Amino acid sequence: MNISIRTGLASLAIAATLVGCGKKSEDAAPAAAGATDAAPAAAAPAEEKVVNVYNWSDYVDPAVLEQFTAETGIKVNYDVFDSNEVLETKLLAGKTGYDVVVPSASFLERQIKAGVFQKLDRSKLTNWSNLDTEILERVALHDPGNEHSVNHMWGTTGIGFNEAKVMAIDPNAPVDSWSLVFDPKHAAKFKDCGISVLDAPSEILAAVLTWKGKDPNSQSAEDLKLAEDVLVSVRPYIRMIHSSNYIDALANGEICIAVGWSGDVLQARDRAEEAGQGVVIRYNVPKEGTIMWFDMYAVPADAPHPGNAHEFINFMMRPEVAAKNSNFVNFATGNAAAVALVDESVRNDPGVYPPAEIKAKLFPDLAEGEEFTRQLNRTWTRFTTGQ
Ligand code: SPD
Repeated sequence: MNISIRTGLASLAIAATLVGCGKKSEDAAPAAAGATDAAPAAAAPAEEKVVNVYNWSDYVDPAVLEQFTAETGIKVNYDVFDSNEVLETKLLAGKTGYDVVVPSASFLERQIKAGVFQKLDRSKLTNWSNLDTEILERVALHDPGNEHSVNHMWGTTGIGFNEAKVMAIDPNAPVDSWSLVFDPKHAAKFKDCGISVLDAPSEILAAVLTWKGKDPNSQSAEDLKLAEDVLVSVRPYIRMIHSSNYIDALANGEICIAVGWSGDVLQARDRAEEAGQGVVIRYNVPKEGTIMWFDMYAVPADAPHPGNAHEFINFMMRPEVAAKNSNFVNFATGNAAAVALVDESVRNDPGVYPPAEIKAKLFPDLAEGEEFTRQLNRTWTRFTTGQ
């Protein structure tokens, strides 16, 4: 049996001779009290032993997927994306064929309203009590009652930078501020060593508005215009607008500044360290503040294998599995029982788990309305194409 990981660019097949070993999952729901050996009156038809998962790139330890197949005999078809917009377009069109998808909570919120997801069957999520109640509460803002989703990882959007390169150009560079990328006076200095920003319109808008002292979740046309003016002013100095390539580009020195996601920048840091060329990458949450986001497992209403989807999500909710993922990707887990099992170097990294004074500067990323999203997309196209 194969676990296949597919990206838009490459295909990676991880051989795993696992199916049919007949091992029972540790997470199987306990038999009901008084259960007998008699066959249930109306047994649900058995599902094909497959689960189709669509997750962010660089977001899981592949060993965990192999372990899931080894224990359950369920083959994992694992596709990846790097943009909420791409995932949303597929979900709204329907019939994705996916059983488990991982939108960010602000996108999940409007997808729930559009009827894209089924309610989760808690009786199948026997590991629910491991979840972090603070994260559950924060996510309930988007998914009332936590009925449709389970947190995979959470994090922040901030600034990654190559310390030596940035300091060589400007020892006083404001590496703790959005000014570094949004003030043309600063950004211009780093044009040649390379600046990259996420291809994530709503997040970059929130960052610009925060920097300008505005409500980061504003949906006013005036604030959008203000943000566009800022973006246009620094566009000549931005080399890359992408949401996954910056990890390697930062690690190998192709760029020296990236607006990126916490764990991704820390993966770049680790890759640079492993390469042994003395490249030091750092991650800062800008002093003006930033969003705290949550990426959520959810099951599309038309998922072909909803039972397997629940089994997969429940497996990911085991403390040791969530900790393994967190160690591999450097993002914070929403699984409270896992935190003690996360490597100390990850658990104590302020880039992964921000200390209280930084956490106080984090704000939620709220869902945008339909009309504002259209305007934002037009702004974004003008920014990315430089027109
Ligand atoms: N490489 C995994 C990156 C996951 C980032 N998700 C962030 C979404 C923020 N809204």
